[in-house]
Parts: sequence; C-alpha cells; structure tokens
Amino acid sequence: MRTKVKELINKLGVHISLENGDMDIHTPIDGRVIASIKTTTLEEQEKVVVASEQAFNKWRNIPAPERGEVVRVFGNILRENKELLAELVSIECGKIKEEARGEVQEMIDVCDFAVGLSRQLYGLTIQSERPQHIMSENWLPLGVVGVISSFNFPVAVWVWNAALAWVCGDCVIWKPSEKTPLTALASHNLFLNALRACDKDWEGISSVLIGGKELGKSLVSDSRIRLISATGSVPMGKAVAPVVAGRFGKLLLELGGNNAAVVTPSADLDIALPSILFGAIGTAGQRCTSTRRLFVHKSIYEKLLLMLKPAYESVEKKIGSPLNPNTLIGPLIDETSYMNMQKAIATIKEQGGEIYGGVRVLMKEYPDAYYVTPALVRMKKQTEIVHTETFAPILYVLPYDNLEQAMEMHNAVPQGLSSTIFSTDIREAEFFRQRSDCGIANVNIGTSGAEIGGAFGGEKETGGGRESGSDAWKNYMRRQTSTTYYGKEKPKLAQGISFDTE
Ligand code: UN1
Repeated sequence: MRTKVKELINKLGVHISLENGDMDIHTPIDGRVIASIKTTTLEEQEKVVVASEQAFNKWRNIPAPERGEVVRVFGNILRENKELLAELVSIECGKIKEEARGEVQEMIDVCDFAVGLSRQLYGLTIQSERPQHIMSENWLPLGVVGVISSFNFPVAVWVWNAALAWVCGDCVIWKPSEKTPLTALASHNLFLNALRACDKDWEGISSVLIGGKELGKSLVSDSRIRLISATGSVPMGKAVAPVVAGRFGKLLLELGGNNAAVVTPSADLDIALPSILFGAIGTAGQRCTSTRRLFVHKSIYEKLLLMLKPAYESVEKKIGSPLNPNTLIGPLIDETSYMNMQKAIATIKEQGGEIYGGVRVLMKEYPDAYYVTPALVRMKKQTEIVHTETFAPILYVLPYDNLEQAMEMHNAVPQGLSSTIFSTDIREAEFFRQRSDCGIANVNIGTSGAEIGGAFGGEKETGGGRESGSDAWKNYMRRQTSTTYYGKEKPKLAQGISFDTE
C-alpha cells in the first residue's frame, strides 16, 4: 500500500518525503502506516498567516469573475484527476471508491457553482426614507479564512468552503484532520496548479497546515483569521466556539448529527428501503448525515424490519477493502472508533435494545483493521443512548403511534442536522417539514447525500452553520450598508430629526 500511495501522491504532483516524518499516517484498510510526514510547526504556521494576509491584499483587488476563472480551471483539473484523487481518498479515509468518486464530484460541483457565483455576489438597493438618498448593501471580501475539516469528508468540505471563499476574495488556511493529510496535500496542490495556470501563483491564497490539535487551537485563537469554519464533533465545536466568539471572529460550525427517517403507513416501502440502507450503512455510518434513527408506524414496524433484516444480512457479504468494486461497507476509521461503537453496543443492550450485527469482521489479511457488520437495533423507546451520536453504522428502529408523537421523539435529541419522511400523503409530508427542527428536511429520499446547491448545515448542537450552496457565500464576505446623498440642498436627517445649528 505504501508504494501505491507514493505513486498516487507523485501522480497528483506532490513531491514531499513520505518517510521519516514526525507524524505517521495509517490507512484504515489494513491499519498499517502508509506514510510518515513532517508536520507544520507553530513558527511555520505564523509565516503562513502572514503570507495569507499579504496575499489577501492582492487577491481582494482581482475582479471576482477573474477569481472565478481560477476556480473554473481548478474544477477542470479535478475532473482530470478524479480517479487518482478518489483512490487516495479511499485509501486514506476508508470510504468505498464509488463514494470517494462522489466526494471528488462534490468538489467539482461546488467549483462550478462558485464560478457562477463569482458573477452573482449581489447586494441590494434599499429605498431611503429621505429625498435624493439611495441606500445599498455591498458585499466585500472578508480576509483570511480558516477551514478545519474532518476525516470522513477529507476533501469535499474544504472545497465547499474554499471555492466560495476564493471567489469572494478571501485567502484560505486549511487544517485538515490529522488522519487525512495526504488527500489534503494532493487537493491543495491541484489548486496551486490552477493558480499557476492562471498566472496567479501567489503564496498565501491557499495554504495547508499539517498536524494535530495545537495547530487548530492556534488558528482558532488568531484574530487575523476572520472566519473559522469547523467541521467535526460537538465537543470540538464547544471548544472552538467560545474562543472565536471571545475575539469577535465569525464562526461557521458543522457538528454532529443524529439524523432520523420517519416511515408512515402511506410510505412506498420500495422507495424507502434503498434510501434507508444508503443512509444507515453508506460510508460505514461515518457521515454526519448518516441515518441513525428510524421511526416506523407500529402498523408497518414488523413488515419493515422483515425487509431490513435480509438487506442487512446480504450486505455482510459486501464488507471489505473499499478499493474492491464489489464492496459496499469499508472499515471504520480506527480502533478508537471501533471501541466507541462497542461501548455503544453494550449500552444499547443495557437499555433494552435487541441488536442484529454490530460485530467485528476480522479480515485474515488485515488483522489491524476494524471492519464491522452494520448494527440494526430494535428499540422500544428512545433511551439515552439513542440521543447520542455514535459515529458508526448503528440504526435504531423505533415504533410510533401517531405522527405527532413521532415528531416529538424526532426532535427530542440535541442534534439537528438532517431528517426525512417516507410518505405518499402530502399532509403528512408537509406536517413533517413544518415540525422537523433540522437544517435539512427531505421527503422520500434519505438523510445523507445532499446536493451542493442547497445550504448545508443544521440547528441546535449541529452548530447552526450553513455552507456550500444557496446564499452560504455570505459567510465569506462582510456586509456593508451604504447611504449616498446626491441632492444639492442641506441633507435631511433620518427619523425626521431636526438639528439646526444656525
Ligand atoms: C459530512 O458528513 O460531514 O450530505 C458531510 C452528505 C454529503 C456531505 C456530508 N453531501 O451526506
């Protein structure tokens, strides 16, 4: 695998030493070390911040459509390198190749979206209450933006942020997960190629910090970083938020999800089943949008379980290396993740859950890797463990009596990212959309696999951030309200105030 990684990294144009560094990188495929790279020191980080601020002063003056051109070229470079990058993503974070391709496609889609945006960073004109006054809202580049991303979407989430930030005129410093620095270096290098191709090879428009928490901490507390966009766990968000708020920085948080699907008696179960399966076991349950809770009306509870059980049984044959095209479930990221899952399984048993699956699959050829069968849990009540997000493939199936009660249970958890209802009744579907307290509320599709065109993010402990599509670009700019008087007489004051000094 080491040789394969070396070859991929070289083909993607990264020429760094993969030996004798101070940080070992493992692949979850076999648990072994695939590279040992050098981390960024705090002194080097300081230089990066200074270079970014300097680059910002140049980059902000480039017309937005010209900045968009760089992102357009980047999108094309990603198209050309899709297979290579997807393979590296698959090796480094363990998601199956098909989903890794999807992740690179998300990068490409967001680039296309950002190119269009680069000509649409519109402000408003506002009617003034005073004669011959005109009010407008201008959107201006924000400055240096820090992006902290997680292992499970090691490259797409960066581009959701960075592509928008770049067209908005910002410079981006990226601190990827310490579990996935190679894909970060490779993706960043592809962006540098785009800058070069556009004769804008200025240091500091895009930078990557390689290392652990201390780099993230220093980034978060640095008041030169105007926006921190952080994706990860709720505890991480709780640590980051007060620090950024304390220095009046802007914050965009994408934290945990505990996403649910509601299945009503009117649901078309053949439509529901594949979406539930992809949501619950896709990416081995390691998406923030993974389906973790399933509320099924009591009249179809047993029927749906009878459909789910054989589906769970049959995917057990498709657990294995994510590089194998027949695999549907790759490994968990590491031993800690496996231990957390096992802890959750023990608690589920204590709290009355009946579990199918959820056990380790020992691969003879990969004794140091953590593959598991997905867990299907029959649960009578939404106990405490169901309120917790376990980042693994565990699906709690709970019965409900009426939709009102289902929505109460649905909203009873602290997280609020994604939700869905399976129903063919427009009244049920609309009731669900009105009641769901999540940032995403779907009808007849799964909780995961959102398109980039919508604003992505959630409420409550999910952190309230919105990134990617819609008007998420506004996070990366500062808003300025401007009033101009174009008359010749003494200007009137607002609110009818008279202030005569003569
Ligand atoms: C994440 O898991 O952090 O909606 C992001 C989805 C993907 C993004 C997930 N488009 O599942």
